[in-house]
Amino acid sequence: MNAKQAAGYRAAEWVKDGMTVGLGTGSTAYYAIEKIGEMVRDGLRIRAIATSNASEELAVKYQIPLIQAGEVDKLDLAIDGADEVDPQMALIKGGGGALLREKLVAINSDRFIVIADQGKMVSSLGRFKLPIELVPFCYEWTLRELKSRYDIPFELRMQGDQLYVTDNGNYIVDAAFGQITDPARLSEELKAMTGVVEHGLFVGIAQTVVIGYEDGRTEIKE
Ligand code: ABF
Repeated sequence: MNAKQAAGYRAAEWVKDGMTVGLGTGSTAYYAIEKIGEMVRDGLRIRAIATSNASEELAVKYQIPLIQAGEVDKLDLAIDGADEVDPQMALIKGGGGALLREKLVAINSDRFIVIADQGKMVSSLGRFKLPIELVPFCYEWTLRELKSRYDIPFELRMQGDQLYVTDNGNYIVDAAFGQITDPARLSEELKAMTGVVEHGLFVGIAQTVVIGYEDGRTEIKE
């Protein structure tokens, strides 16, 4: 069992009968969904909301019952990966392009569990480029405003020779901050910018981190 699988399988243990669960996106979340699928096959009764088309397809494959967000007031639990996790459990997410739905699911869950292999743990965020989701309308002007405020490299995310388009029809720019000393402040600054839909800083949202190790061990941080 590899580190991602160990973390994903361990997090699935929080899923109980009758829960409504948010299903994350990415290769670590893949294992959590796989394990939850096994539990559903063995009789577990849950309902789920997926954070991406890719995770939705996985849920259908594992016959995990899916609902629309509006059918419930909140989620009992959400399980999702991350690109970086700092000691205060602030995260960078969005490497997989699903950050907007991931954040909506995470903030509307009673418990948000992050699953990450040990390599994602960092002393401070920022080495991983921060994904920022932009509305397509005037995105060039929004990008110009970002560049005027932060003297760092910005790279529009591409898919082949076209701009990458999220499941929500938006674009993503990856920001090479290098080191983010005040994630909460940067999160507020970015959210205040017209044209920025959302960004990959998750500050004060995670309650639990499940760290997976290559020997199959897991460590829980709360
Ligand atoms: C997703 O999981 C994204 O937000 C994040 O980029 C990704 C981490 O990917 P992986 O688990 O494949 O390393 O939630």
